[in-house]
Amino acid sequence: MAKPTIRVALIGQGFMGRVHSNAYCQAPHFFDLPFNIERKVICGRNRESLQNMAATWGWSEIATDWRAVVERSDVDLVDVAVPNALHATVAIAAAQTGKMVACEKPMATSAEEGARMVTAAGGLPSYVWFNYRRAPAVAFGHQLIEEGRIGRVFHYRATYLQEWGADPTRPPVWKMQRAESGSGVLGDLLSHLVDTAMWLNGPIREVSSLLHTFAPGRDVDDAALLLARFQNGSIGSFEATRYAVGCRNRNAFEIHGERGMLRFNLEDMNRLEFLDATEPRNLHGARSMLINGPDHPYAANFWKPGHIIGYEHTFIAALADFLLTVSRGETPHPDFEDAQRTQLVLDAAERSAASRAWQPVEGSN
Ligand code: SOE
Repeated sequence: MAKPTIRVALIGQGFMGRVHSNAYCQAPHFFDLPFNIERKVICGRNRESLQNMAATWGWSEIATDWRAVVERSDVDLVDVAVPNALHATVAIAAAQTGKMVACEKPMATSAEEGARMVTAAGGLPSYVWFNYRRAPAVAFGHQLIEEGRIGRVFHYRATYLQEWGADPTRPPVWKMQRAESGSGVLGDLLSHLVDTAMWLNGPIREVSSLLHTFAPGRDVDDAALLLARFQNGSIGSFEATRYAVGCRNRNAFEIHGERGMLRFNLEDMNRLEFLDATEPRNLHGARSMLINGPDHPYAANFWKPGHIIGYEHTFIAALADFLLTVSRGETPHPDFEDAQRTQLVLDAAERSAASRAWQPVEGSN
């Protein structure tokens, strides 16, 4: 029987537009998807570069009016990869036409916007591209935690370190303008850390944070530090910055539990470190495992064992998981509701930085 076709409209033509375009091209090559994917239309503001993108990534049409695109009856999935300040407007308009919506992170620029997105998506499939959950090493870490291999968690420590904010010669980009981005590293980088942390270690109850801007006149945070108490009794520390000179894209975490430790660093993303504290003490030492063996997440989908994969594969796997879950009639994760829980942590972080006091995360107890 012929597979049904999902007709995709991608709104956005920047870095994420390219990354998502690649995922739509590649996912059917690596996963046995229940749908055919039709790259129907790519929409953005710059017609010339849209034409190039359409030619490069196989989009059938280009468009410059996103409102007209989300209204189209020949589109099933609207993918929102525009600057953050437009996420809610575009996603809500798309959901109101009954379409499935996928959205880049951070889902929204505020918890209030996020709540409206959750309501608009209602029972429709929705998805947020927190792609790092799909790094095989992170997914395997999740599996080990679920199996109890690190036991009760004490410490969760995460950093997302970039350096490009410290370059004074760089022309201003939308990510550094509050009107378009809503925030600096809080939404851009800390949101990734919080999504991964809550997926691995459960909900966060309260936070204390510091937001700092180094560049004179810049109206977004260049750096964010966060202390957190998790519902499971563990404590966490998070650091996200664009001023970590020497680090280009270092997204890392360490988790210490009573039975062991896990450590991940995107700069070496095919590896996961695991220390099994239940072994005799004279054997203690973290083992550095290449997570592309036959029994690892996504191993069957990509190359043969031992052949490493990269950043783009996290998006390919994210898209495939989304479509496979939807085809089973189940709720994909992270959906808008999951991403709203991250927004609520970011909201508490902003309140904490402003008040210089610990703040509860709304909805947690
Ligand atoms: C910012 O530089 C950025 O591209 C983020 O927006 C992405 O979400 C992150 O994965 C890589 O860095």
